[in-house]
Amino acid sequence: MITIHHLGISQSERIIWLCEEYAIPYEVKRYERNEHNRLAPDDYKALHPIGTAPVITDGDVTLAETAAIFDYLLGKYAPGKGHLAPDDPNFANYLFWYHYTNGSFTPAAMVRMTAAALGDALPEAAREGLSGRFTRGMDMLEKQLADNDWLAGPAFTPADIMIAFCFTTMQHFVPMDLSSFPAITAYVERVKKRESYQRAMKAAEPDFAS
Ligand SMILES: N[C@@H](CCC(=O)N[C@@H](CS)C(=O)NCC(=O)O)C(=O)O
Repeated sequence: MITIHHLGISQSERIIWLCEEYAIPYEVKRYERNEHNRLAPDDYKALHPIGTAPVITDGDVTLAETAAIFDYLLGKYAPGKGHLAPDDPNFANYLFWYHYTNGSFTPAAMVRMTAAALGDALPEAAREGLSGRFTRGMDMLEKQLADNDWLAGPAFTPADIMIAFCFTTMQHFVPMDLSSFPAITAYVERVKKRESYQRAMKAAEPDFAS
């Protein structure tokens, strides 16, 4: 049985959602964040040298990094599902959006959070540079989602499971004002209606209001 080591209120909810979406059996072992610094507790950090969530175990395999876990689980337990095939006309577009979240957008969002926390201690010019990537990303996502129901096009894909966290659970750390992003706002509503997402959030965060 695959064990998803779920750090409370974290990106590891994406692995639970992936398993729900593609009918991969799993069990969840939950860990709470340290109260004093909101980081993963020592027993979570002991799972894998990377020290971040998500981590899964599957027999002798212990694996970290969201995209590596996605590729492992889909390849091994849901072959032919999820990732678009190379002969799909949307293949290159899909690869871009699948990798964009973790490769560029989430790091930019985290840099922006850090810049916000530094406040006046950060020179204006540095703040502009640090938040520029995030701002461009939001504009690009708004345009993409105004033209498409799902991130990589008309069909729901794992790229959606990657990005949605940034607009849902990540808001528990630093709220994001989405009022000038109507397409992203409508997208978040579509995500929240998806049954696999609802099942995953019940398993990941049973205390969240639905
Ligand atoms: N690129 C990594 C990022 C992992 C990451 O930053 N995880 C956060 C959870 S939202 C974490 O473990 N935070 C707690 C900590 O650093 O102790 C992935 O996608 O797996």
